[in-house]
Amino acid sequence: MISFRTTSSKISPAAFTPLAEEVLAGLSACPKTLPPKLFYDEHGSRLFEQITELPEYYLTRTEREIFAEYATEIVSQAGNNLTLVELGAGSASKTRLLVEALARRQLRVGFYPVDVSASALRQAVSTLNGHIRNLRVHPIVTDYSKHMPLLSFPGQKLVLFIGSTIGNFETDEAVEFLRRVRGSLRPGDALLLGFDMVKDPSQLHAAYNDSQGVTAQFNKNVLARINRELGGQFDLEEFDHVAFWNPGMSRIEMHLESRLEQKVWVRDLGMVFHFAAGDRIHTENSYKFTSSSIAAMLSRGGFRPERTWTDPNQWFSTVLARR
Ligand code: AVJ
Repeated sequence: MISFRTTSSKISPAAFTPLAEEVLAGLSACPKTLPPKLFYDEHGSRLFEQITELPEYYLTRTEREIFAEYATEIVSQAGNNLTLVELGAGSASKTRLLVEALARRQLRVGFYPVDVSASALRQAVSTLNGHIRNLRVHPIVTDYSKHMPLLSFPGQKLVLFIGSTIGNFETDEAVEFLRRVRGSLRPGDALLLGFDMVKDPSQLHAAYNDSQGVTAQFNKNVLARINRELGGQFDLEEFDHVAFWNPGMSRIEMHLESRLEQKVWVRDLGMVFHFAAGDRIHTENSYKFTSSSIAAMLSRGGFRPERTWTDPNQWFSTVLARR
């Protein structure tokens, strides 16, 4: 568990990129962690798109079903003449159903997708722009977990935080995040949230341990990314993808487990990281919700749930909330 800095004096911590800072902090921590947002470089965003099409990964498909059935109801419940903002938009493939529903109800639709991944946003722009005549897409590349974009255009907005991305936050972080979103909303604005619900553990397990190994590749991509962008020397073969349901915490946990004792050099950090056999890097928590955990979290965040839509199996929930 010992990590040490080499004596190279050329590297000044002040000059570290945001990626280098996060990797340094995470791999120096005990136990080691890396935040899930680091999955989403161009390669990782593509792997995530592949995950959403896996037979075991019911989340995206189920949320899309809810939108396909209720998009018109959802946007009319939200208000009139809305501008759409999506936090963590990714490729915005499900959002299209909501955008189309809005475009049928109003003359013009402005859509502001916000994401850390520029490549995912390019995808979003190309799937939407040009296809819907009265739509204008204004992509914003930013890490919204650090900087909430100033959403100060006139008129009412509908802010989307869908896909159960909120499940990546610890409960206190989610509450803090909701309060910050609330601060950027005016009375009458609405927030639409997607929550993956607690369900049969074997179904949850399968969704994060797919038979084609795409989730394993997605998890390991964070190491591949450190190799590509920071001159890391991780051997992806020497780490196992580990994902399991933690019932006490109501979450799926993903880890990368070292198969053997090893030391890994990361050039741009000027650091060697030591792993004992079986040591893990905790890469993701994906919290699963119940209607009461959703209500409690929203109320702590300063929101009131106005209406909920779900699928026939109640695997996923779409909640419209107001400040
Ligand atoms: C995008 C956070 C909703 O937790 O299911 C998919 C990411 N991780 N497979 C999720 C993910 C592993 C996903 N979220």
